[in-house]
Amino acid sequence: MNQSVSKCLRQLMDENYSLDDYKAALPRWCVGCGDHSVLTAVQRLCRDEKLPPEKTVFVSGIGCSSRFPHYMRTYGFHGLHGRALPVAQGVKIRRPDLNVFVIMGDGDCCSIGTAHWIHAIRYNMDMTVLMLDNGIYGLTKNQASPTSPYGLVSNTTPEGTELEPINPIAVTLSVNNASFVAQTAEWIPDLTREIINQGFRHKGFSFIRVLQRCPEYLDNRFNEWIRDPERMLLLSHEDGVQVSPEVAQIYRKQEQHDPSDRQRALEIAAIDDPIPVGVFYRNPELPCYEYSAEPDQLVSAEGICDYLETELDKFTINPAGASA
Ligand SMILES: Cc1ncc(C[n+]2csc(CCOP(=O)(O)OP(=O)(O)O)c2C)c(N)n1
Ligand code: SF4
Repeated sequence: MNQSVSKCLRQLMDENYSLDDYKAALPRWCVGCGDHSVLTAVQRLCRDEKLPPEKTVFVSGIGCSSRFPHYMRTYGFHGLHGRALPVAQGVKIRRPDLNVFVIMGDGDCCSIGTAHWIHAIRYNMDMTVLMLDNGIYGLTKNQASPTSPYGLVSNTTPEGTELEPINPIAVTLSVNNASFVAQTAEWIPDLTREIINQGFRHKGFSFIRVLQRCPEYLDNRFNEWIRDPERMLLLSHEDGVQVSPEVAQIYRKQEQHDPSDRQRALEIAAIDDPIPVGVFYRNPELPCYEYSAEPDQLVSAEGICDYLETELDKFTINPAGASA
């Protein structure tokens, strides 16, 4: 084959991806689990943004949702419960050129991983963080989580939970350096895709809480809101989320919310019925930790060679020194 034709073909293949290029193992989540819908949204984002699989990495903790990296044909790290964020930060600081995604459950993020969550917001490293919030521990079969609704009967709370749930959006907004905070619901796929897209394009730590159904252990959790779109509050703004006319027609309860208004974002975060969805807050001006640090010599192949040369030079025998 003519060399320039094969070069063109290679370029075409490199630059165009199909959904299949991002699909790996068949998901083992339950039928009706909301995680399926999030996976589809993310695979579409990867295709639409033409993300090279070899330049993309998914990091997770432990949980049903944390099986996510197995289902993406990219790099992945299925790590320790609650520790997805420090692993992702390690990846990003060493390889700022990679697209880093983090998948956590509500137990992963708001329970065992809380300290990492708070500090990761402060560091504002450029990554897209999806917290798949089903309000329960799914993988370990039905224990209450910090986002479980008040009074929930579970294996660990046979008399019902006695604590009000934590508000992950309000917590994130309250930490210094919060730079992108959004909420979506997996049963509105168009909105979810658009919000994940916006989070991905944002330069900084994009925290997206995805309300997610767990039909196995917390069936009915969101049924009232799914049946009645008037009980969802769509945050719209020219700088916020842009939904299709079809979605806007179904979700007619809307508020014009400027995502640069952090004070109003905090007020909206306090509303739990109707459930607000959209971009709460965005500040593109905040510096990202990995880019403000010294450029890392070990990122490029040349840098690695130079580093090894310098290190090996330390062990060379200096004849002048030997005779002295
Ligand atoms: C250090 C540690 N503590 C506890 C566990 C047990 N464990 C595994 S997953 C999980 C909770 C999963 O719930 P969540 O993070 O909400 O994810 P989901 O399964 O609902 O997607 C727990 C407690 C563990 N694997 N490691
Ligand atoms: S237990 Fe719940 S969260 Fe886990 S796969 Fe099944 S439906 Fe999804």
